Amino acid sequence: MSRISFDEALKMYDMDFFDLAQMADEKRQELHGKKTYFNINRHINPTNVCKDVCKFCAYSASRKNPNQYTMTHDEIMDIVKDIDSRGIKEVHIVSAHNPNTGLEWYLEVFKKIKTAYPHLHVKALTAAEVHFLAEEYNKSYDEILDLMVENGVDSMPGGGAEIFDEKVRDYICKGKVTSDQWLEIHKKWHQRGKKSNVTMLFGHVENREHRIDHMMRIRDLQDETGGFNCFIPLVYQTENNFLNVKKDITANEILRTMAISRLVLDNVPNLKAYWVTSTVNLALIAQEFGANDLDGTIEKESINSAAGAKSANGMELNEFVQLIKNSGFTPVERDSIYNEIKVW
Ligand code: V47
Repeated sequence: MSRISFDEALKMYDMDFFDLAQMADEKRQELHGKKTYFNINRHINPTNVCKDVCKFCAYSASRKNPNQYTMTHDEIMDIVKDIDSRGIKEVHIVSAHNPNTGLEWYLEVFKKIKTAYPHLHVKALTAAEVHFLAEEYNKSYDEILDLMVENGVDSMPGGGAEIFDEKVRDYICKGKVTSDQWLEIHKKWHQRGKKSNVTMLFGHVENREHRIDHMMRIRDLQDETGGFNCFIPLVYQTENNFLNVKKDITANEILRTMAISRLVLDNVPNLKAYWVTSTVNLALIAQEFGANDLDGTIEKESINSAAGAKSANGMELNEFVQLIKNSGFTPVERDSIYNEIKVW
């Protein structure tokens, strides 16, 4: 099939629901067959003190969430010790933009983790955090990225991309990393031979054109670098934030968006249905709309659960595996960069 244009992608929203699902499923089957990937991971969110104000965010400390916290390195290392003893293979570390901790607090903890647990994969620092650290400590992106590599960060998560359209971005998260800067940071990361993910926050004030535009910008960068492992559409959670969108996006629109992204992003190998924001039930159905990855067990999650997602305590491994099997797919445990570890 030839490359899908902006207009063609937009028209796909009006296709018959099941025809669209079938097209996305054919692409999924061509790439991954019936395999659904997941990993055994743990999210750590070390501070919720944030210099920026994103209207959609319920996690950062604010009027709506007055309980500030910042973990010490010892507290973080206690968590890592515990998860390592239980065989967890990835730590996904994302913080708010805390101007009070110093640069070392952000970076040295990765070295501590890598030194004590060299086999653990450290996925850490969104491009929004990289931008914040560069500005706050008067460094270039290159300097921050080099420090990340030196301190043992293995890959970058896809957070902070939100919606690339500048007008929407200005409305929902003015002052944070811009779209061009977000893409530049990932480009530089990829040029270091490293991999990352990319998200899209949808279901708030954006429209379908904005989503397609977002996908097109990702596809263009991926053509240049090939560094994105995975696209992750994040469904906006409505509670405890300042965006004040009351109407939930429909399951129909979520699944269509997933399917279209599978088809448009022909150069990004994996599509993640992040059960935390889509609900587990919809994530399982999304497997038939192009999704081949369900993230992982997560254990503890603070960012999306603060906004209403039912993810605060993660998911139990056996239940997770059984749900994938019962929906007709093959659960395949993967590592953080998509090497297969075990077919369950
Ligand atoms: O960047 C914040 C989003 C992201 C809300 O790379 C919200 O593997 C929904 O990026 N409703 C952080 N979403 C999470 C993230 C992520 C998650 C899982 C895997 C990976 C990966 C990355 O959460 C933020 C922001 O876009 N977010 N508030 C909200 N109200």
